[in-house]
Amino acid sequence: MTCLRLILGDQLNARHPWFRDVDDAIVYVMMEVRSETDYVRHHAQKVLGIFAAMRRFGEALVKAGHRVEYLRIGDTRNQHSFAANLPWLIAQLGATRLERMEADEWRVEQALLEAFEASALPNAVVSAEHFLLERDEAARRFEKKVPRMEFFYRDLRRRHQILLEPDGEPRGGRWNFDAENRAKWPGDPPAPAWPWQKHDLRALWEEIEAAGVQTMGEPSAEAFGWPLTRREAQAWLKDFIAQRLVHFGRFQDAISGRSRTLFHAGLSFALNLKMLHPREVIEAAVEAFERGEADLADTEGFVRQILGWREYVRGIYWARMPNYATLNALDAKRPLPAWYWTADTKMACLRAAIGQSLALGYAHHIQRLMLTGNFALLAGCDPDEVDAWYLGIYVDAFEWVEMPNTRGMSQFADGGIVGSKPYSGSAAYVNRQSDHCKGCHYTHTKRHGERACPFNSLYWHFHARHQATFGRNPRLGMTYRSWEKMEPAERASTLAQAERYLAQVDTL
Ligand code: FAD
Ligand code: DLZ
Repeated sequence: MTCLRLILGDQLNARHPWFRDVDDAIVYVMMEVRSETDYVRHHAQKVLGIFAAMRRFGEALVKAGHRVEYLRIGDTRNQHSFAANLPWLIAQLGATRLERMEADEWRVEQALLEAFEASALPNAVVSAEHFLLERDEAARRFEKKVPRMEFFYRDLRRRHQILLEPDGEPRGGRWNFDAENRAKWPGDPPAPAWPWQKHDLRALWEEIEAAGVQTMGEPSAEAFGWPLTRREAQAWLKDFIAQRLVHFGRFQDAISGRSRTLFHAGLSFALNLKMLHPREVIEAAVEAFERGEADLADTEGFVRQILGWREYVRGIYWARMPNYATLNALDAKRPLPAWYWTADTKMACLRAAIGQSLALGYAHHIQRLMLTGNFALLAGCDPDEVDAWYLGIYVDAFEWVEMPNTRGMSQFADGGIVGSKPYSGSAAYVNRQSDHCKGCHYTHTKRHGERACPFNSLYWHFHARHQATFGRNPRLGMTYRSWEKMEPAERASTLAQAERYLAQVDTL
């Protein structure tokens, strides 16, 4: 009797009950496969990071006494998909039973479901024991009606007893300190550097290249920065709690040319690969608050991202897939501008956000939402293209979290499931939250004319062309009232400017 247990690249949860006991009748199987490297063009650091973390995880299992079959990308036996490798692995290992953890991505879950069925062996699927709400419950809760994130979040705060008074009321008398989290960063307090590692992954990069995997962005293989083991991820968490949590909330929505990472945690890669559990991350923040090292607004702001948004988008994904991937409520069709792959644009804010994405495989939330996402929304870019770009470029991008954020929150392609209004902003927003406008080629105060910032005319063009959809949205009342108040000639010039920009969008 031999049981084959499959571990995917984003299932590196060393504390899963699977690994508690060593059993010679169990073989853990891990595979580096082209089906996963090629379903979208990934950032080089994403492929490097996942493979390097998988290899370390496999080696640690062997060290702990477990049996492991690890298929490398260059292995000549590799058939390059989970489904194609399983039959020969079953035969070679003499497997009589198959087990796996639930996959986080719909595409992979379907492929594994079919592959396990096809084997005709007894099999079992277990929870990855990572999220704070089990997948089926999340999907069930959101099946008919998706609640607003705020109510879902309060519910999870109560269920997990996080930041509550003994009587069940929220600490500080409020559930949400969002209103205090919108400051521009003046450069002070200084933003501490992230604790980047310096892994030499050049040999692995050569293997990936030799296998012909096509990537984007800089591999930085000679000094690879992201954490690759649970121990490194724990050290990164400790560093965040000690250095950045204290200002996390206040500058959460800030954007700056002087810091690519500000006071953000940088924990999404480690979390999404399951090297860290969300509960331990939340607990570390709450304990820092209890010790008086962070105030309530910063701590609650951080907890909300993980307990609230992260669990919420996963629930939406599993409740609404596969249909969610086809939604295009605003009928957006334009290709993404070419400079999304090069950062070669005269707009200083987008040049910085895309440039750092290509360099690091990382941009923080408000860059993703209000710069690259906002531009694609205003320009009417095809959500399939936008999704593919986000799914590829970020080291933390896995469809369950990427898609509701992109297609939903950022592009409003889901027609309002994630958000009750589109996240649109003009240059006034960018100037309020960032230091990019000063010194930019474009003028943030101009709607039209020479060097007028494209965010302005595109903002009004977007709202004008979607007036039938959003005109009665109470959250957009002010926007439409301002539009109506504008002189007709001003409106016409603004729309004409937007048309000109859209006609030459690749040159902006
Ligand atoms: P911090 O700002 O320090 O936040 C802490 C943690 O909270 C993050 O590590 C993350 O786990 C969680 N979190 C914060 N915001 C969100 C959110 N909106 N949804 C889910 N979790 C959240 N996040 C991903 O993990 N993968 C993605 O592919 C992804 N794609 C995105 C695409 C768009 C268009 C947008 C607007 C957001 C996307 N996000 C995604 C959410 C968020 O931008 C990242 O989680 C965050 O930038 C990761 O960096 P950090 O660890 O420094 O986050
Ligand atoms: C993203 C990714 C990549 C690039 N490569 C692999 C791989 O070779 N082997 C693997 O097991 N997983 C990989 N992954 C992560 C999977 O795509 C991920 O497990 C699914 O998207 C499920 O969330």
